Amino acid sequence: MNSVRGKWALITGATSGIGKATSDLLAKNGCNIIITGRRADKLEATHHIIEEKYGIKVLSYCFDVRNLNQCAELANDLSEREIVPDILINNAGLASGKSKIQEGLIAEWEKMIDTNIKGLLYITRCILPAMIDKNEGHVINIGSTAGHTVYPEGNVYNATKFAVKALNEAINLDLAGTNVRCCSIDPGAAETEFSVVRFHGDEEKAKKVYKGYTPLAAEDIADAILYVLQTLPHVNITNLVMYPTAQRSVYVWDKKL
Ligand code: NDP
Ligand code: 8X3
Repeated sequence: MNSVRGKWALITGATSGIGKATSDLLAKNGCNIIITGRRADKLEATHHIIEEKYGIKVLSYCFDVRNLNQCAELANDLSEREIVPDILINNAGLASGKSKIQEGLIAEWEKMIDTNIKGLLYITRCILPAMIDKNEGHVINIGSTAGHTVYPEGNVYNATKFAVKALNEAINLDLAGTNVRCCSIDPGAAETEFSVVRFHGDEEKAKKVYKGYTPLAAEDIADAILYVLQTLPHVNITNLVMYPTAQRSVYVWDKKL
C-alpha cells in the first residue's frame, strides 16, 4: 500500500460535498491538507474541525479558481513554504442551471466553463511543474458520468465534463516519462450541494434529484479517491467511473417513486 500519511494534498472546493469528505478522509489517514473554496466561513470551519480532529497540518486559501492571479498566489505561497503537493485534487466545480441550449443563459455557461475547465487548467498549470520537478505526485481530476454521455438540458455542463475527460487523458500523455500519475474519477449522481447550486438554492427541486433511490454519498467518492491514491507507484489508474447501484447510465435508473 502506498500510504498518504505525512504527504501534502491540495484539494480545491473543500467547503462542501466531495472536496470536504475527501479532505476529512485524507486527514484521517494522516495526510496534511491544503484546502480551498470561496466561502470563508465554511473554509475556516472545515480547517479548524479537521485540524483538531486529526492533528495533521492544515493550510487554507480562500479564493476563486476562476482567478488566475489568485491560483498563482497559492502556488507562490506554497513554494515560499517549501511545500510541493504530493497530491492535487481538482474538485472545485459546478453546474449552473439546466435548460435547452436555445434558452440557455450565457452567464451560466461562462460560470461553468470558467470554473470546471479554466479553473482546473489554472490550478494544474500553477502546481504541476513543481510535481514534475520532484518527479513524483498524483493528480486526481473530478470529472463526471456527464462527461461520458450527454443528457437533455445538460449541454454546457456535459461539455465541461467532456473537456475534463479530454484534459485528463492529455495530462497523462504529457506526463509520460515522469513518475507523476493522473486519474479522473467520474461519479454519477451524488447527493451533495451540487443540485442546490445547480437549481440556484431551490432545495425542493434539488431533493427530487435524489428521490426514490440511494445516491452516492460524498464519502463514497472520497473512498474511491483514497483507493486510487493508495495504489503502488507503478500503478496508474487513469479513469474510475462510479454510479449508484440504482443508476446504470445517465438514462437507466431504478427509482421507487
Ligand atoms: P458541492 O456544491 O457540494 O461542492 C462544490 C465545491 O466546489 C464547493 O466546495 C465550492 O466551494 C467549490 N467551488 C465551486 N465553484 C468554485 C470556484 N469558482 N472557486 C473555488 N471553489 C469553487 O458539489 P460536489 O461536491 O458534488 O462537486 C464537486 C465536484 O464533483 C464538481 O466538480 C462536480 O462537477 C463534480 N461531480 C458531482 C457530482 C454530483 O452528483 N454531486 C457527480 C459527478 C461529478 P465554494 O462555493 O465555497 O467556492
Ligand atoms: C453530476 C452528475 O448526472 O447530475 O456531474 O450530471 S449529473
